[in-house]
Amino acid sequence: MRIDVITIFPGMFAPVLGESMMRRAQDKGLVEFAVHDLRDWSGNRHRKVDDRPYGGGPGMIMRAEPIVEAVRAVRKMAEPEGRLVLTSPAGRRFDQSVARELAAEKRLVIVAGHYEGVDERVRQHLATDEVSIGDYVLTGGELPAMVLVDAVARLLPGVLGAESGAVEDSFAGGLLEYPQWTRPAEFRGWPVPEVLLSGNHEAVRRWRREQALRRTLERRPDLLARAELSGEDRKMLEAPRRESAPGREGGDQDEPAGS
Ligand code: JDE
Repeated sequence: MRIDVITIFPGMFAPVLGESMMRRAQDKGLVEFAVHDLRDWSGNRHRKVDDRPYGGGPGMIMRAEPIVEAVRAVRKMAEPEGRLVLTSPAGRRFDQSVARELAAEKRLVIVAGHYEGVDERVRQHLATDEVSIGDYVLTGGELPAMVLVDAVARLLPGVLGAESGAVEDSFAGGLLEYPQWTRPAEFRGWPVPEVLLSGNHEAVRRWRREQALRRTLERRPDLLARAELSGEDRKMLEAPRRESAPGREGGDQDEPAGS
């Protein structure tokens, strides 16, 4: 997959794309990133890419012409043309299913939105997708573009290790993760649940499933409503809580405050 990003802050991307999983994905040849400075297509010697809104009002608007010229030039750099994604608070909410959809593409071109918005003609005539990463307003679309890139690239075959199938499956199932512990079995008097030390794989599987279900019910009932639940799942959710869920509500195993 090739991902092109068009931005007024190209320097923001190197520290993120140049490290960790994104670095390894590029080194393995699984994904190629190219970041482009929108100002190179400003068409004026001040490299100005914004202007005042028609009809008046506060703030500045991204001009259509630099974006159209940048997209045209960037598209010519590689095949296929690919979808054109605009990041903005007015877009379709980005989630794991959108990430999967975008990960199926061979090419993406992302325009990081800025100022109070972009000239509407960019939306009408150029963008195939407008994506929001959540209901808050950022100073620019660079962080949303990086969020998209990370969520999409990690889904490409070979980017993660052998565990990737399982990690993706757990969200594909539509539930939150069950809680996990690692050594030591007791730390500061805080124990790991017995069942996980029992070696009883079937008991562990059932306990984890129940934890994931209860946690999802409590924290994200919206996810639970869309999840695929088995008969066993429904029984677990209907059963009275046999044991308090891990967390702080038990309290009795903690040190008294201030000790
Ligand atoms: C992306 N979630 C938040 C911000 C904007 C007032 C109105 C709009 C058209 O492009 C943009 C892009 C951004 C930056 O992205 C986000 C975002 N998902 O904030 C505006 C700013 N102020 C417009």
